[in-house]
Amino acid sequence: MKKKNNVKQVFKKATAFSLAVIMAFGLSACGNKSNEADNTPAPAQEETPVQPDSSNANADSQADSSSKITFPLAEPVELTIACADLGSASLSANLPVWQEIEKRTNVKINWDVTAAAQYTEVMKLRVTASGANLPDIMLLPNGLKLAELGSEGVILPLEQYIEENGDAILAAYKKFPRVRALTSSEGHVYSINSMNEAAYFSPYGFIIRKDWLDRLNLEVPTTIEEWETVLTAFKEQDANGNGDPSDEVPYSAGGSVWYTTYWGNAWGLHMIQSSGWYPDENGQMQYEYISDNAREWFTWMNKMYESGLIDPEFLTLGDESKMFEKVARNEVGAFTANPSQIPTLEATLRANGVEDAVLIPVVVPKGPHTQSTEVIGDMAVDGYMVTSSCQNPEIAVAFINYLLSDEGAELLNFGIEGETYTKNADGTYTFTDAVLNDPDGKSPKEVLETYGCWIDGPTIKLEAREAALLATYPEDTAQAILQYTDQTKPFAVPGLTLPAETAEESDSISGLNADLKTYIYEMAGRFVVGTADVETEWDTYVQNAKDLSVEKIQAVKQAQYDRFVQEMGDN
Ligand SMILES: [Ca+2]
Repeated sequence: MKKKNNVKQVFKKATAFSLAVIMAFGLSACGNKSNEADNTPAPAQEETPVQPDSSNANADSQADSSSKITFPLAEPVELTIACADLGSASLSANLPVWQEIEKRTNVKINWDVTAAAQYTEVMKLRVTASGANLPDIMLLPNGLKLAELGSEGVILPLEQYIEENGDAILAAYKKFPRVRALTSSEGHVYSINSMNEAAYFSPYGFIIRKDWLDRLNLEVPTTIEEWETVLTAFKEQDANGNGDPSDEVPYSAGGSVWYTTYWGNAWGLHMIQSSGWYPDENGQMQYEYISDNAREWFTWMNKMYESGLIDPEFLTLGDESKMFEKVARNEVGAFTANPSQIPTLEATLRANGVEDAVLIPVVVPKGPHTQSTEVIGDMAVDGYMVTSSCQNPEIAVAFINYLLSDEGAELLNFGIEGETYTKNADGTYTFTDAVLNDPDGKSPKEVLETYGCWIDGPTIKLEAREAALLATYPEDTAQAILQYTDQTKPFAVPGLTLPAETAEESDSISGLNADLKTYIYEMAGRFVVGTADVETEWDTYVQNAKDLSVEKIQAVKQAQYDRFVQEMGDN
């Protein structure tokens, strides 16, 4: 133990030293918000000589303390956790789930919470200005880099602690192998990130009016050709049954070109989460917006638009809510959205006198190149770190491990057994009326937060939770969503999540991505509505994109992706 204290001293020194350097070189950046994140890491290079000492000493200390921690601890230990607060209740208010967790672990949590909107700015300042007195555990503020905080000694490498007390963390990484690459740098694990099993539950996709299909004797479309047939029928016939055959919008989208890019899935494009940046089968990063497949896809979209199958207002609607208003007015046959919108939309349609309205989610169609659907957000990019201010890092990691265990995840997803949920014989969960029918009209999510459920914490957001929340849906809709989920899973492809750019990388492409995206979205809209011609203007478009530094951005994305693959391989 004595040795360990020495290690602490070394760490404190390293931290104090890095602080001094940051004070000298970095603070001038704080006045300039946009440069802050880019400038702060620069001093890391100045203190390179400190690194080997601190990391070796730390490894020794861990070898010294190879004890398996079991909960509840014999003696209480306090841990301070900094994170963005919950929306509906403050984690600092001794909420029931946390009373239970404290009872089961004998760990007393001192919450150091900040409103979500301010968390990044507040914590960035604290990390750079007071690095020696940080909370034990903290969520990485977006924009700061694990590798740099690690080499400055602000945060601890966790791999040894995980080896000793991280069985649930390791089991979770088996299920989510890609997330581990985001937490690692040069052989060290620096954070534990939340994982979202629920991303694969009822993902964003096409929703169609089943009652329109039935009225016109049509089947649910399963291919791009069948979609063309169905949308053409919606256009030409009186699909909404009001006697007017020409007041239907076959397909609408939320109000910017992004919403229509879901169709690109069928051409093997990844535009929903990955913005068209995706590695090919050889691991080479591509910019799909200028690919041959994109050209084919734009040509098809333009044909659909010219045929009157796509809402002529899709570029000018403004936002998704305007599209939902059209749906609620019984004008729209199909659209892209999250299926969680269905119950509200159906209720509004019924309130508007459309008694037989039925909306169902549709499995992504088989297209000319693929049948796949890009899934959004299966893991958090920023995770929970243990800082060098932590006196009990082995307990901090064991505690996070507890939050990821079946028991911890159950508490954080479902709350208190008997009060917020009951567990069924088949392993599924049922939320109680306290959650599903709050007398004050709170949503289930809001009620669960008032109990202290914290699914954005270092835990797994469970698919079983989403399934249990279907209890608030009409039975038919719930069944349709369960079926859609099962049928979609074989075609689900994760969106690209890359480890953070290095300071040098972000400097080299600063602002370029935004400029490129602006141009690409403008042209995507113009290709679809035909104010730019795919046939004659494609080469100019590709050249313009290249002039907007596609290759430079591509090189950075490739380097990020290579690091990702390497960290995957190392683990
Ligand atoms: Ca009509």
